Amino acid sequence: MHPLRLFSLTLALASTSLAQGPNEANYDEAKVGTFTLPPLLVAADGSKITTSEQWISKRRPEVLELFRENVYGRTPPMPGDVKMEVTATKADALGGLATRKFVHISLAQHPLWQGMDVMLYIPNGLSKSAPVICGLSFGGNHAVSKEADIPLSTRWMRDAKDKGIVANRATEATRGTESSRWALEMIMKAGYAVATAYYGDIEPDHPEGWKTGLRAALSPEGASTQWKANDWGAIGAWSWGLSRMLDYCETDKSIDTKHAAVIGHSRLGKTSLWAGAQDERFGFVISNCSGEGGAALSRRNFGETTKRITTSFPHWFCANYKKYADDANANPVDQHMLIALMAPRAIYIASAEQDKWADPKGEFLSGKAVGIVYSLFGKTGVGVDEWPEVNHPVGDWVGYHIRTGIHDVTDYDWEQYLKFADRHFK
Ligand code: GTR
Repeated sequence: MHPLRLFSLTLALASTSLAQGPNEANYDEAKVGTFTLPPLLVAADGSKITTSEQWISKRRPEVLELFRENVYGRTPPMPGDVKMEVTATKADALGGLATRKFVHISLAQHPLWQGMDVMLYIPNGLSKSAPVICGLSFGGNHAVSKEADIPLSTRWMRDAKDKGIVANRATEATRGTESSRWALEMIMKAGYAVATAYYGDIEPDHPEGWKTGLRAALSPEGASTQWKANDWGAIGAWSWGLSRMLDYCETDKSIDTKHAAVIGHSRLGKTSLWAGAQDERFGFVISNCSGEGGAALSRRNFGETTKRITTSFPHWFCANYKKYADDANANPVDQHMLIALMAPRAIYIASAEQDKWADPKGEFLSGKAVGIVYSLFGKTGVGVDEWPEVNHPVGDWVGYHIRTGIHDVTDYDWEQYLKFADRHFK
């Protein structure tokens, strides 16, 4: 070939891959195009699902299996005895509003895992045990609350700008930095307990993080594990941690685990959804701005895409997920099927107006799509056909709102979650 032709061919290829590159996001509703979602109420053998019993015994297990195989990977069986040790209790935390406990959770047979430090706030003065809301934090227990006597996390910390493998350590300057996302006073006054832990205790959030986290400790090959394409990723490990927090709560008489919720924001919202899908003890599941790989439909080309997320954050998912990077339509699941796994329990999906990257409308459409599953149980889902206006929460068993503002968790979000929890838990 003439060298000039080769040169222009290379240029043309380079510009195509740029145009379709993982950094290109569509924000134009006119360019979303049409797409067909995989059916919720047709089983793999082609039969129609028409009753709640068929959903529970036949379709739900199939859908859960599809998510294990294609998106989040398979969670291994319980790895032996879980050690749960209450390491400190303070009766007058948050100015007397709550009792604060620290609980160290570790695995007797897997000492390589350093374990996780759960921080619990239980409202004082209740006449009965408190329903609980479990959720992981991005910055450690000392970031969730401003209280000066919370030990600083000693674990790996990402830097504030999400710059990958930065082995920062927490400093006093990070105390309370996440407190605006945890309306502790409001939650205590509403009569709910909070159980939280640092997600980095379970697995540091970077592609090599598993080597010093739970996943390597559980694998016989440790840090030299060759993962299979359907083995679990970081989201799987983080959700596992949420279930262990609930295990502890089940042993604590001041907590009512018949009424347990799980919450997460962003990547941790993807995590709370996967935890809720696998662990049906969570009666209420909250997804706050979870976006791609969370509540948002992947087939809807708006904001973050499968390609982008599997390029930037391959370690969150199982390796199979990458197969759908160039064609979300080839994926046997879309995220409405993840939401459907919560039925008939309560689920709330929240979006933010400026969080276009997470595709707020795609998050709503997932929630709307599962109405047919809830109706098998005689329940109503979001109960509306149109994407609601900003700051107009909707929904009966599937709550939804889009609020003004950015990708974040705010008091407004918590007000809606607590109202929704009151409605279904009290
Ligand atoms: C972004 C990622 C999103 C979301 C977010 C977060 O960079 O693309 O999917 O998870 O991070 O967790 O803050």
